[in-house]
Amino acid sequence: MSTETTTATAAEPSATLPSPSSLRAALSTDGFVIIRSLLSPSKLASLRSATASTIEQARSGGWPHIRTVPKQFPPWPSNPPADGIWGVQHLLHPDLPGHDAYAAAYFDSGVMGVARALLSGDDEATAITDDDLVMELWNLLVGVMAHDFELRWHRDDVPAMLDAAGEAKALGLDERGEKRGTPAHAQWNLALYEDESLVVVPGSHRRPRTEEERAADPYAAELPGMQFVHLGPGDVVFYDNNILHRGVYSNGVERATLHGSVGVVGRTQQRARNVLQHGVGAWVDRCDFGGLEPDVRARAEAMREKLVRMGTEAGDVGFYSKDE
Ligand SMILES: O=C(O)CCC(=O)C(=O)O
Repeated sequence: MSTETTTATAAEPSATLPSPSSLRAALSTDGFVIIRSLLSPSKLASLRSATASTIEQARSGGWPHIRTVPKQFPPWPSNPPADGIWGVQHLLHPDLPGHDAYAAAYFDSGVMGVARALLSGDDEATAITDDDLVMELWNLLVGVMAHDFELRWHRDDVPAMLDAAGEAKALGLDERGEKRGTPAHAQWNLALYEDESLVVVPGSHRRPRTEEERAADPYAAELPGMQFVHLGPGDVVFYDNNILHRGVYSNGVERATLHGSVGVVGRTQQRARNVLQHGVGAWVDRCDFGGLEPDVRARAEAMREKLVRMGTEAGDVGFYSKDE
């Protein structure tokens, strides 16, 4: 299925979206699916205003939870280096000004509706409801203004050092090479401005790397079939975080793209480490969702509660090693 046939235009979150099964088919086939204009213009405006302040605060050292250049994976230092930052962490943190706007966007009914569709199976028994969702990560990816910066090709949960058999297993492929089961989480980028920093190799989430991909420079400018994901303001791309992908941040191009994930209760142990290694456990019990509409707030509180439970059960999870 080509991505063009699986994009949608929707003036408001409740407007026409692809059916849940076609969203799932696109994610399953291509490893990503783009939804155009999921965010309404008023929500977009409020988020642009919040992120402008947050980015200034983070770049000037006023917010310690940042992704620093040139480090790709956590843990990151808390002071912005001369080379700059490429992300701001913990948008739901109660001490971050603007957290109300970020919470409204994360728990937004349109966004969560797409997540539920993508996390559900094709039959009723595997349908996902709000009761199954677990709050995970909500961060901001920003432009690196002083110079070009690139992340290397990677899969979020599969270390590059694995051989083809290990890679197939980590990708959840069965002996016939088919991807089995329903996903444990959904991940998305929601662009507030034009953005084409994310580069993916469509379909690579359901196969080990080819010999050419294995042999390629980790920062290779070209890989066969690769595609820049072009997002306009308010567009969202949901993607399998084990698709072969990277980020390319061009000198001087500002970016404000919200980067989130949401999990499903009980689907995998590994999510605990992937989520908690980012340090969410230190503040999740203090989240303040008082500024949300009542129905969104109820969803938020329940999802937060499930993250707290996951953290309590997981104990000390450490960091996920991706051979950096
Ligand atoms: O910049 C992007 O959109 C990709 C970010 C990424 O690959 C990551 O956070 O692992």
